[in-house]
Amino acid sequence: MPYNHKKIEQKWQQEWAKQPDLYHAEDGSKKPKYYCLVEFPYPSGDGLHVGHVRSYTAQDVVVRQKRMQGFNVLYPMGWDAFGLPTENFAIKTGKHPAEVTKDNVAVFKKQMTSLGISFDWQREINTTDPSYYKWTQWIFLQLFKHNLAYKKKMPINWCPSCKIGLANEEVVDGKCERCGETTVRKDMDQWMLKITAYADRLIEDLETVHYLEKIKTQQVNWIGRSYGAEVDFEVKDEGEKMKVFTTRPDTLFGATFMVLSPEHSLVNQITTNEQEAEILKYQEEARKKSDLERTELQKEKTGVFTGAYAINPVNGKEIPIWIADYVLMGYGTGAIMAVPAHDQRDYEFAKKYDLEITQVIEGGDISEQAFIDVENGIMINSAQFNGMNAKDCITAITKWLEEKGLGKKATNYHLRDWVFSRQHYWGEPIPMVYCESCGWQPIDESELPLELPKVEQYEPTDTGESPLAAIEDWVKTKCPKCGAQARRETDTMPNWAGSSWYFLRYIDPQNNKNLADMKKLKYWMPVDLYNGGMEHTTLHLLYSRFWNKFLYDIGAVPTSEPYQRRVSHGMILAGDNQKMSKSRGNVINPDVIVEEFGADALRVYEMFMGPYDQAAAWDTNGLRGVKKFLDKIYSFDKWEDGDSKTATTAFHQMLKKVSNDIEERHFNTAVAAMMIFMNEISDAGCSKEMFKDFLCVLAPFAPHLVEELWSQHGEKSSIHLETWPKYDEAQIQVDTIQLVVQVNGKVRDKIQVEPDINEEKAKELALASENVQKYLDNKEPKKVIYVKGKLISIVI
Ligand code: ANZ
Ligand code: ZN
Repeated sequence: MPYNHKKIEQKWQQEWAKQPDLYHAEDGSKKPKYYCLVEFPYPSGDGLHVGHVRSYTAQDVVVRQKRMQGFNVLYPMGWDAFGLPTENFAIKTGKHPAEVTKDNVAVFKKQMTSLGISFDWQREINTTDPSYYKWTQWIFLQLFKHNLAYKKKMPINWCPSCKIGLANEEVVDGKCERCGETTVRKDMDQWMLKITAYADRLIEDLETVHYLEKIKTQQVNWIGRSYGAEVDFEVKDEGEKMKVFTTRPDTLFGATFMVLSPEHSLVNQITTNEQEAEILKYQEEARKKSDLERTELQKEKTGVFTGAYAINPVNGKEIPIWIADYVLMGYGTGAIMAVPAHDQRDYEFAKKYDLEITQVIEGGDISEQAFIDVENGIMINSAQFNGMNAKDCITAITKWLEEKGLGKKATNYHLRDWVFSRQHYWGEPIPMVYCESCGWQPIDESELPLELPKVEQYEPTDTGESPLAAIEDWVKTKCPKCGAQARRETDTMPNWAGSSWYFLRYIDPQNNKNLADMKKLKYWMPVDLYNGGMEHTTLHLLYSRFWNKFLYDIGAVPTSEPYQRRVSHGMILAGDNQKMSKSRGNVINPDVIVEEFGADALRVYEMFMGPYDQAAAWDTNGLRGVKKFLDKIYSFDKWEDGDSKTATTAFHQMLKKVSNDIEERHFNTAVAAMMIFMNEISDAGCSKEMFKDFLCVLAPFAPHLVEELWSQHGEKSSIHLETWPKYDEAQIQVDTIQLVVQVNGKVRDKIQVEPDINEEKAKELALASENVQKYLDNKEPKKVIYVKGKLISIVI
């Protein structure tokens, strides 16, 4: 009999709402603390996705178990509410983004409540709330005061459709991540944050935290630290030096030409008259391409000779200087020494333009194979370094360069400083003022928050400036330093800003003296468990680690790392194994599921649908199966006065499995174990005491159903205040287990054996079975397979 999920779930949600302290995290309690963070959503107009439900539920299971185990749990929720879709909606409808946000937040919150997620709503935050972004602005001011925020004119990725400057990481395959338009490069004055100053610590401190290995690797690769040398090449007849960065100083004798990035400042100076026209044309073309297009390995290499020559410092050889777009201005020194014998790109370039190729490391022919084996290669054609191992030669040549004053050891990072300006309305105003005589000045901290002014129109201006630029009386202000007429910054912050420190604000969301009180921070930090998407590994996760480290350095927070442990969820795909999307029409709406099957069924199903860290496809039949399982629990009535050995063993086995599985985040097998237990007691029956203990185990997964049954058993206070039951190892030990014996795939016997029987003994017993003997008919079996604790399969 299906139970009335709607009635039960509504009833208990109302009851819980009357007990606001049920899930409240207590500051400074004597209990051990557990801070569980799940990435807060952007409250879009679409409402919750079943993917949100998966991660909120999984963490809800974890924290509900923790509370029952005696922890003081902090499991908060809030809104990462600045962002383009809201602004675009405002542009279309004229409705203020703050109002759009408010409506969307109300929908999200209602949905979360309808799912029975145990968030501590007393700590709700919203990044667009001035009392919140006051502190985002405050952090910016501190960064500025510590020389970690600076303005710089630099080519940015410009989306002609969104009219917005994009960070490199927001450009996917040369296209705007939001609208798909091809981006172009445009010079703009941008606020930059010097995340590169933290590059080493962002790598090294990964050793102090417990992140999934793939997350650590992705961060390390993104930062992309490489060790090598900077080498100076003299430009012939120019009296100029050309500095290059190389990770392979050992190949210096093989440098047969040089390549400058088309934007390099030396280009115009050294280009000869004959080459000038062609160089200018090439520079113009390169300007239109994104970094990604320029560095694609498959792309055919192109370039132009400048007419100038450089002198290779190791052998005095004159080598031609070219420009080519595969050399980027933003990396190293924007110039390279090309070693075509040992670098793939240089090789292709040399082949195309018929440039000299000199092999300097032994490794067979100068074929593509030669690029590979350099680790163990032996130096040739390299004067005094001949015969040396290439690896040792890196050290030797670097030392030689340093002695001669021709170069030095150098480290480079692929990580770039963070472009922190957006030309948009719906973001935190950057609290800076420009004065003709004093330059950029921070506004006084007492003026924070610097609130967004009301505007008539939300579109960016045609110049690419934000709509704030059009509000003269807001823009016009006094210089904080000299009092003269000055202008406010009209750029706003990117939507990564608010999420870079939100985990701190949950700890003390109402504080208006500090971003959070230090005593409270000391109690709660670091976050014990942080769940989020793999797509945030290189951006949000690095940005927030950077901000936290900076705040730690200025004494504003107590720990250098914000998150002790980072885990990730797998995506929920549609039934057709495709990504759910409106355009495909395959989106499952959680509201519809809650209505038809109930929140508990949805929760348990999403925990059961597959390993949590892997993608899983939606299957409504699976959901139906889960609902039946819950119905069976609801209508269970095979009560016994005492418990049989079978029921007792089954209970403790289940309890042990679920306890450990939640710890190890194997939510799907935890649900399976509870299903097995229900089957056992459906046969064997069980006592009310044991059943109530079972409800406690199920409580983190299906909080409404268990609360209802708990009260039906006469309990007056919430089951969610109960203690997690303890399993008894002695009860788990069973005297015998049953092994199924199959012959050619058909069950022919069942044998009782000791639980720890070994493979040899199991096979022996199976083959000795009378039934099996009949089928064997005195012949040797072809194959005997033993599935531990379950099955012996005989093939004849
Ligand atoms: C000579 C050489 C010989 C190189 C060789 C490699 C192999 P990572 O490891 O990513 O740091 N390079 C340096 N600056 C560059 C730029 N702005 N644009 C494009 N390429 C650049 O790469 C460092 C290597 O990439 C450097 O070492 C340089 O080529 C190239 F057998 O120098 B190498
Ligand atoms: Zn001034």
